[in-house]
Amino acid sequence: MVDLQLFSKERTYLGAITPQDDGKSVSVAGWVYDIRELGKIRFLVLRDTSGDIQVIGLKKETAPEIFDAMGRVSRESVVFIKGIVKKSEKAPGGRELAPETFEVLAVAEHPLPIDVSDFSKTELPKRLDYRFLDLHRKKVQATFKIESTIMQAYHEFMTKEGAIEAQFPSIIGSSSEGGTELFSAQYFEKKAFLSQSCQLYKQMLACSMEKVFALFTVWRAEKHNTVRHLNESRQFDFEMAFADEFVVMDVLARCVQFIVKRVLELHSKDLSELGVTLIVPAVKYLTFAQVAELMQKEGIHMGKDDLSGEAEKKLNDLFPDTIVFVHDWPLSGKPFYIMPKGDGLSRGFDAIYKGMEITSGGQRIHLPELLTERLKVKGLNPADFESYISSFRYGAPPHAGWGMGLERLTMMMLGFSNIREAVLFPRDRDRLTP
Ligand code: AMO
Repeated sequence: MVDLQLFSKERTYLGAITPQDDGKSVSVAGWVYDIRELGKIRFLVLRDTSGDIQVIGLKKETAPEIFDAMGRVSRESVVFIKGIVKKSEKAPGGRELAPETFEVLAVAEHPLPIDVSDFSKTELPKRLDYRFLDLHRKKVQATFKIESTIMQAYHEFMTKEGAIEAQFPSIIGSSSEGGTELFSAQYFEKKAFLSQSCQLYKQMLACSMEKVFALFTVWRAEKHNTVRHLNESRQFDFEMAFADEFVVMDVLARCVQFIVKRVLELHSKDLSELGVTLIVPAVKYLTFAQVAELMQKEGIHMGKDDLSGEAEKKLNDLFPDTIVFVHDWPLSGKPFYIMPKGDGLSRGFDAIYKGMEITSGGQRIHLPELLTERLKVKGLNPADFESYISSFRYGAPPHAGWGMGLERLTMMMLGFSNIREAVLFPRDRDRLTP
C-alpha cells in the first residue's frame, strides 16, 4: 500500500522529469492515458496534471508481476509507480520510466462513458454529463488552469490598485438589476431572491471604502438556453468613489490587459494545447451614436438602445483584438441606477471584446431624489429599495463601477463558441447536475 504521507514528500511530477534525470529513481502517480502492446514490450502512458511519461515494460527485464499488471490495467485507472528514469530518444520528451513497483490505486471501469482521448469527438452536453471524467482531458485542464490564473490576476491587479476585497449577501430582498429574471426563494416568512448582482451593496460600500472589488456569483432566471448565457455565473465587480464612467473604463482596460499578460506569461503550453493565439488587447472608445452610424454603413441591424449580437461581432471585425468601449449609451437601455447625462443619454457603457459584451458599467446615481424618480420610470417601487436609497442621504460621493463576466471573459480569451466550456459545472435552463 502506498504511504500517502511519504509520497506527498517524495513525489516527482511527470512534467518535471527530463532526460538529464537518466538513472534517477522517482516516485510518480497519475492516470493511465494509453496502453500499447508490441509483443514482448508493453507501453503505458501515465499522466498527471503537469505532463506525461511513457512507462516501458520489457518481458525479459521487468518483474513478471509488474509486466502482467501493465497488461491488465484499464485506461484512466490511477496508478502509483516507483521506477528508474531512462533517457530515450524515441520516447516523448526524450525519457521513459522503467517501473520497479506498480500499484493500482483505483480501477477505472470500462467502457468509459465518454471518450477522454486528446482527439475526443464527444459532444459538449455528454461531456458535461460526465464533467468529472471530462476533466481528465488536457484541453479541459488547460482551460481551468487558465481560468484560475484569470481569477488570481484580477485579484492581484485590484489589490495593486488599492481596492479592498468584499463579500456580499447572495440572498436579497428586492431586485438589483430590474424586476425580471429573478429566482425566488423562501426566507422564513418572507419572500426573497437569489442575488442578480452585488450592485447595490458594492455601491453602498464604495461610498465609504472608496475602492472595492469582488468575485461574486449571480443568478439570472433567463428562460432561454443560449451559447452566451448561464443561469448561474460569476462576475468580477469593481466600484470606485469619486469616479465617472471614463475613470472606471480606464481601470477595466488596464485590468483586462494585466490579466491577458499574466495568462501569456504563465500558460504558453496551455494556450498551444488549446490552439489559441492571444495578444494583449488595444483599447478603443466609441459613443453609442458612432457605433449606430458605423453599423448603418455596414448594413447591420442594431436596437435603439442596445447592440445586437451581429453588431458586437462587426465591432470585432472592425477593431480586432481590441476592447471596444461603447459609452454615452441611451438612458432607456440602462438599469435604474445608471446616471443620466441629458439628451436621453446616460453615463453607462458596455465593453465588447472579441465580438461579445464582457462588461457593463457606468457612473451611478448618488442622489436620492433622482434615484427615486428613475426607479419609478423603470416601473419599480422605491419602497422596495428604501435602505439602498437612504444610504445616499448621509454623505455619498459620486461613484462608478462595472461588472465583468468571468465565464464570458474566459470564453472570449480562449475562443470558445459556447460559454459552458468555461464553467466547470454549468447551470443552464436544463442542467442542474452534476
Ligand atoms: P450585467 O447584467 O450587464 O451588469 O452583467 C455584467 C456582465 O456579466 C456577464 N453576464 C453573464 N454571463 C453569463 N450569463 C449571464 N446570464 C450573464 N449575465 C451577465 C456579462 C455582462 O457583461 N451590476 C451590473 C454591472 C455594473 O454595472 O457594475 C450587471 O450585473 O459579461
